[in-house]
Formats: sequence, C-alpha cells, structure tokens
Amino acid sequence: MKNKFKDYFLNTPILITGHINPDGDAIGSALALKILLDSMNIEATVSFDITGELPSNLNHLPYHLISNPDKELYNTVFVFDCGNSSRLGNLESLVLKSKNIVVVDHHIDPTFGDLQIIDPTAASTTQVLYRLFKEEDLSISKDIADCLMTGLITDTGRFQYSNTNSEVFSIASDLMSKGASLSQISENIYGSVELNALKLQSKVIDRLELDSELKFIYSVVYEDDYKKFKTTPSETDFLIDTVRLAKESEIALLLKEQSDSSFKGSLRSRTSLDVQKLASSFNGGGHKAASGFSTTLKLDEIINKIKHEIRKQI
Ligand SMILES: [Mn+2]
Repeated sequence: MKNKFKDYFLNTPILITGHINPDGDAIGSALALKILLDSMNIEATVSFDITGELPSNLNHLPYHLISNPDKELYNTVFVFDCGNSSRLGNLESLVLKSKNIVVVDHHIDPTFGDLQIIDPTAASTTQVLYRLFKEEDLSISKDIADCLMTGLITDTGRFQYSNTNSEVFSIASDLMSKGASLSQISENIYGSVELNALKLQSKVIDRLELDSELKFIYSVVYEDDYKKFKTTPSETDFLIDTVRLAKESEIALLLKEQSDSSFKGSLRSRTSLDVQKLASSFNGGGHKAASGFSTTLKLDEIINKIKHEIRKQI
C-alpha cells in the first residue's frame, strides 16, 4: 500500500525545510506543517539555508519556530517548494542522508525524494499541502490557515497571475473561514516596504532598459546599492514588480549583483512566453510566469543570452 503523507510523521526526528533563501510559499508550507506537528506533540525542526535575513514582509509568520538543525541525522525530512536538492543550499547533505525524504512541490520534475507529492499545475506548494491536509483529515487551525494563505498569496501575486484558478479561490475561501487574515497578510507583504528600499527603487527605475522589439525590459541592483541605501537584499524582493509594470514590456528581468560579483536574476512574463525556459538556460528554474537563476556571466552577456532565448520562442 502506498504510504500516506502522515505516515511519515511517525519516523522522528523530523526536519522540515525548503529552498535556499525561502519565499512565502516555502516558509508558509514549512511552518504550516510545523504547527500541525507541534499540536500533535511530534518533535520537528524547521531550518533553511538563509543568506542574510528572513524578509521582514513575511514576519507575520511565526519566525520564532525556525531554528538551526540540532541533529546529525533526521529520520524523516519534509522538503517544500524545492525541485532540485542543490537548491537546499548548505542543508543538502543533511537532507540527502535521511532515510525518508518527502518532497511536496509544484515545480516540474523533482530530482530527489522517496515520496514525491507534486503538481506542476498547482499555483503554490501550500495549495498542494492544503489538499494533503484535506485528503488525510488533518485539521487546519487559524495559524496554519495563515501560513497556507501566505504561500497562496505570494505565488499568485495576490491572486493576479495566470496560475490563479477557481480552486485557488475555493482554498482561499476555506482558509478565510478558518480565520486566515487575508488583509493583514497582504498589507504586510505588499503594502509595506522599508523606506530605504523604497528609495533604492528610484535607482532601479532610472536604470530601466527596454528592448521594444522583444518587449523585454530589465534593470539591475548593484552590490554597492545596498550600502548606499542602507538596505539589504531581503528587503528588495518587491523591485521585480516595479520592473514588470511598464506596459511596453511583456518579459521583465531584474538582476541583483551578489557579493561575489555573480548575478541573481528574477524573470516575469505576462504572456504565454515561458520564462522558465529562459531561466533554465542558466540552470535556473521556476514556472512559466515567474522564474529565477544565478550566473557568473557579465551583465551584457546575460542580457544577450536572454534576448537570444526570447528570440527562440517568438
Ligand atoms: Mn512556490
């Protein structure tokens, strides 16, 4: 008989994790499970590889439940929102030596895991996890509902991206009936930005470059900017939404220089053009409408490569 998700709760100790520098979906999924296990008196550790700090716009989530791994070996590891083990960062070796790896995700083709619960058509990992709660009769408290709602909001761009379907709304509706605070969560994520990061936005706007033939727009944040504007990368996630606003563009890219001079890229598409394909040409990943990658290429090399990849699709 096929193992159920909850069968794995029995094999303690348990580690819960997700991709490096986790977003609202990864943290929301992980903490939803942590709260459930706590309520069942099952010991579990939630850890991520985080460079810098957790984003303050997700601090409505119970961050105090996140800690460092305290064991050499976990019998079971739950991995959320992470299709490739290399995206676990410095937790990869700890995760891979576990006997039971359960991957819950909405990325395509996970490359690891003993039990894979995957739906690439789901808008968020919290949507996949919500279905498991329902199917396996696990109760959803208000705190769990807030966590699941957070992933649903961030991965659908507050119910606006093309992955937002009627199931997303029925889940959101059910989560609200369980007490999820939609307006408070949305306000924290989208309605409040650190003042210094907001000032950095002016630089990002100054540097916008549009290729009107390809309808491709991009901008860049340099490592120096964080010092100049007294802010940190974790406060600047909203800037890609500024870049993608220009109505002359269909594909948007924001490059962020890292301390080792490499670049991290965030891609968005508002048409059927698939930015996951663009990201995968840099060994990155994500979804059709939103993807990311890291590269050691130079700025102009990155832009030329992206333009080349866009041309292949149009
Ligand atoms: Mn996700």
